[in-house]
Amino acid sequence: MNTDAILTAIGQLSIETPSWGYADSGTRFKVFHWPGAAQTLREKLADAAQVHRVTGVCPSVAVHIPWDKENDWQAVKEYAGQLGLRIGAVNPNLFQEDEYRLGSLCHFDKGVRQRAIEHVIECIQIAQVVGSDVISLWLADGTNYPGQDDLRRRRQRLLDSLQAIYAALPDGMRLLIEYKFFEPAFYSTDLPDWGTSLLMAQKLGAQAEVLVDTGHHPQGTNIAQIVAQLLDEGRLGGFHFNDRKYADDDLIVGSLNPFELFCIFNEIIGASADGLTKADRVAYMIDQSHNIEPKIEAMIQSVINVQTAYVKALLVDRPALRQAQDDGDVLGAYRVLQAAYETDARPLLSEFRTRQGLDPDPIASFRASGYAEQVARERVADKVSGGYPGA
Ligand code: RM4
Ligand code: MN
Ligand code: MN
Repeated sequence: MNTDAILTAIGQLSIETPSWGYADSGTRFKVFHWPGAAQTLREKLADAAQVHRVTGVCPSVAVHIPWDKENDWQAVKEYAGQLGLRIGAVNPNLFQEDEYRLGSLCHFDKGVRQRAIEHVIECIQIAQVVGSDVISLWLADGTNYPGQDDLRRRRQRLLDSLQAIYAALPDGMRLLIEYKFFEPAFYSTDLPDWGTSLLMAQKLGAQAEVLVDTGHHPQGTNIAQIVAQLLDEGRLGGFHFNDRKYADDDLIVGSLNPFELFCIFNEIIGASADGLTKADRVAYMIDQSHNIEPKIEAMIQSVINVQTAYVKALLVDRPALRQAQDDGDVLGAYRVLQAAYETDARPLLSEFRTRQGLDPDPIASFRASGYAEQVARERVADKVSGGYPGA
């Protein structure tokens, strides 16, 4: 790929940021308040607009309902538009109501299941008003003890619930089904892995796809291979980017495993080069909680890290890689990847930003704006206690 083609390709990568990443968050032990952290959806959108202003590639923001509950979604859409943003994925919250103690879409009580279904349908309606075409579904459902519930029955209830939701999806809207191997349930999780999500998606229909949260796998899992399988099945819906060392740590993407991120993009770009058109409509979303670091800067750094991995994957010499593979040249093939991975992506990213009229250093640009100090002065904090935003 020549430089111009790479610069064009960089501009095609949009990265969605999450409203909840701008709010105070923490562990089950403590939430540390960050001065100026956003509390309302409007504040979260204003912060997201800063990320878009300095990076140029983050025009959409995911919302989480009811953390971002609003009465007038048309007004939210207009406000986002004034900031140069749009609302992206709508995330139903199926874990924070008291009645979800033993599950939501898999609950043995039909009434609870029905209310959970209605909540997701409400999110579909919100998506329609704000002009979003993605519903991003993650379930906390599972059991803590063997025998607590009938695992096959739970699976059947899940499928029934998902079918009711799928029937309410308008044309063109996608249902992304996220999985996570454990937490908050510790014995069984109803959507524990990509295979289960894929089976559900295949049973539902073409508008259902799998969402890969990079923090949701057991130690040592080869995520790039999962991505390859989902691409090949035409069911890779999108990502929740974040990084981990132990469990679902929600750390800055690329901070611990930048090579893994590169390998993921290598699969996607390779699939796209092979003509798999669905590879070009994957939703790239960040799902992180910045507990001790400045939230807006951490989001900008995350975007830079994603772009860095992506640029390096664009640099892979694909004909040379294919040749080495066909020759059975194990080391040669690896060295093609290594050559791309070891290339410094920063000059290309600087050039991309300069051509967009942006500062080549987005963090420096954000710092120079004085925005963080301004919101720290202006926004009055509520007391925060524990758990996730909105808890
Ligand atoms: C979950 C999962 C979901 C996110 C919640 C807050 O672990 O990653 O995507 O919405 O956390
Ligand atoms: Mn997630
Ligand atoms: Mn997670």
